[in-house]
Amino acid sequence: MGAGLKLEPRTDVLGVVDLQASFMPGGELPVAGGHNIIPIVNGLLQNHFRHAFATQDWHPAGHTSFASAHPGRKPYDVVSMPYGPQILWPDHAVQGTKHAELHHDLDSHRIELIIRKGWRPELDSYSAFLENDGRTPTGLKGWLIDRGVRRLFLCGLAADFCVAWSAEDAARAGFETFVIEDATRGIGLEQPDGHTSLDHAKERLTGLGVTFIRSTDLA
Ligand code: VGL
Ligand code: ZN
Repeated sequence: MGAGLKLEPRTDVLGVVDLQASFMPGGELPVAGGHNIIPIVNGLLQNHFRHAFATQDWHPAGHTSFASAHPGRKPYDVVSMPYGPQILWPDHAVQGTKHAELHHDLDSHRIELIIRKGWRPELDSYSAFLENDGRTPTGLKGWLIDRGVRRLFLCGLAADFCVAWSAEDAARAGFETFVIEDATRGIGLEQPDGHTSLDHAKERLTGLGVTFIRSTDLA
């Protein structure tokens, strides 16, 4: 993508995914360098996008995605849930905790909607659109359609989980979808084939027509 991708302020929207201290160094599920994207995201909000929404991972204590809720299991084990395989995580983004708030350095002036997700005790939710059962909607799709949004630009944490799953569902919902790569960071879990969850996410998304850009590509 060359420099100068022209934005259409009325119908382009920035989605800021899970920009919470829980996913930054010092948090419960830290993504390496996660805090470094805050100034980039603020630049996008201040200089490029007129409309934006955010997501907020928002789990009740004892959430089913926490390894601590499964005796004998440890973080990053995979368990089988009624809705399919689920990676177990350290306890994170617990409702009402300091780390679960949207990061205080995030400039939230232009954030018009905050979608909280992962609040159903027995169901995890990575995507901004659908919970991990692949069919329970968060309501975001209706909001975007009602608002006449055509193109969705995603940034935030983590590139290979909540950003990737959101991008996938956005593309499947018919939005032209972009991931602003330098405004994300990934967890990068090792996969059985020697690749990481980040490699897999990028390959899957590219196959769905998602475009990867950098913030400097935006005019
Ligand atoms: C996330 C794992 C669990 C994310 C949230 O924000 O990418 N990943 N909960
Ligand atoms: Zn979570």
